[in-house]
Amino acid sequence: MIRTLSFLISLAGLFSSPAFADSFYSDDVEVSRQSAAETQVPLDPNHLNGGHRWIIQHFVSVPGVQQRLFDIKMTLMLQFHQDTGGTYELNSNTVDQVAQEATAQKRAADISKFLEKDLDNNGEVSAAEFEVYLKPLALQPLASNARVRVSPTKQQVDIIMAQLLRNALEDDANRDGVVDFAEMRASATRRNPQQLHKPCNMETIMLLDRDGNRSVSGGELATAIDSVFALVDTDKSGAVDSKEALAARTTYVSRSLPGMIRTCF
Ligand SMILES: [Ca+2]
Ligand SMILES: [Ca+2]
Ligand SMILES: [Ca+2]
Repeated sequence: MIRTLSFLISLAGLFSSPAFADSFYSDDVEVSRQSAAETQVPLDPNHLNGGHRWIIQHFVSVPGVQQRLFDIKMTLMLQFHQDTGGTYELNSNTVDQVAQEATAQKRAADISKFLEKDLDNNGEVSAAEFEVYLKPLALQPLASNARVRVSPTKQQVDIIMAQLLRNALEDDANRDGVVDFAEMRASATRRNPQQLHKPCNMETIMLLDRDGNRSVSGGELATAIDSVFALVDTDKSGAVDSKEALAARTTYVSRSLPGMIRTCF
């Protein structure tokens, strides 16, 4: 409840800033255009960073649909509010925390893949338990050519089973024929280094830190959205049409420009 209230207050704060209020509440394109011209920061198209490019993608992602500044800004600001835990402030701590959460979830999913094979519920998976799950795989028909599929012979099944079991027991570090819980955890940890689950979009948004305080505020994000929109809406109609979307995609998204930072989207 308190969180919802603070969200409404902070959103109201953002919307009441001149640029926000005009672009959000006025359907009068002329008013919106004048206001945007006063507050937006002109972007050098040759020196866009990944954060700008990330915003551009939202304006050009749905082919054939006119994208209005209001709609995209609303979507991005609401998402930003959610991602920053209602603080409208993105910093490296938030990014690290989200990375930790994502990594923990993947670890848990990997461990649960082991545990769902633990038929006797003793907290570890034996070779015999693995075999129950691997048998259907070993019995799958083999393709002798593109059209004909034949059942494997008993000898082939044995060979395939042995191979599948060897693979399954790769995580059996002490080679006792059982994957115990410590080995499950070690495997899940090895497969999910923190770096793998860094939230790409957040690291990208961090590039929009204009005042260099290593944090991106809601205001900084809103300003960047305005500036990007001004760049993409070339005929200043107040919306990005399909022609402008195609041009922006070709110019800013599809190919690398000098000074652009390569990001992970
Ligand atoms: Ca077991
Ligand atoms: Ca073991
Ligand atoms: Ca900042």
